[in-house]
Amino acid sequence: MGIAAAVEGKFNQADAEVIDHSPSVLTGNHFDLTIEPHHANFTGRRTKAIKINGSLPGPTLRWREGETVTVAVTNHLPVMTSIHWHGVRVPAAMDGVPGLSFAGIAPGQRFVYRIPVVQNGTYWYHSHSGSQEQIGLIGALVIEPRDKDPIAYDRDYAVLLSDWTDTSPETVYSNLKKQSDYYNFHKRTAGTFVRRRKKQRPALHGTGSTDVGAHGHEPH
Ligand SMILES: [Cu+2]
Repeated sequence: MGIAAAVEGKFNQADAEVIDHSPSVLTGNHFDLTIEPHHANFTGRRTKAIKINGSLPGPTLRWREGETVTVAVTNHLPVMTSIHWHGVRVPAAMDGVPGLSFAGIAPGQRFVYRIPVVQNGTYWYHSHSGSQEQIGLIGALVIEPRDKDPIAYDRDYAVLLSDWTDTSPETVYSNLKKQSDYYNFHKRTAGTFVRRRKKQRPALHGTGSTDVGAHGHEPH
């Protein structure tokens, strides 16, 4: 569980609901993915999330180069959704980016992606609608080479790392638009400047305001 591992430092074991559905690995030519609303609890707080086939992240898909795969995606969210195949060469209408040739998958609808697989490697898939990617609509995609794999291995693991915040992605985005270094740690902000100035005021009376820079120690 990459996401749980990533928040380990702040992980509140006692309150957190442990997600016991680790992503499954699906192989073959046809795949069924069901997208549903979910509530994740990584920090002790229940927050809005999305699961695919019951897990967050969604199942790892294993395709094979040279085959044509179909992926039927059913949307149980109350809003439009989509799946974009990141880094994968697909016919324009199968790219999963809502726009000209693909409208997105409406609530209650099912869309079947049909993709001739013309490459191999490790990729991932994610929603291209709203901020669904940020709340869990992601998964790993492994494409096996058409011919014998030139690399010998005993076991092949797909590792998918992500981060998590209980703040809604829309709020994070708007904070960053207003201030691009909003989430930089130990960064002096207008707020800390005002607070520190208030604390330092008695000293400032004696030293004069030109001294502010020299005495304004910031913990770094
Ligand atoms: Cu992408």
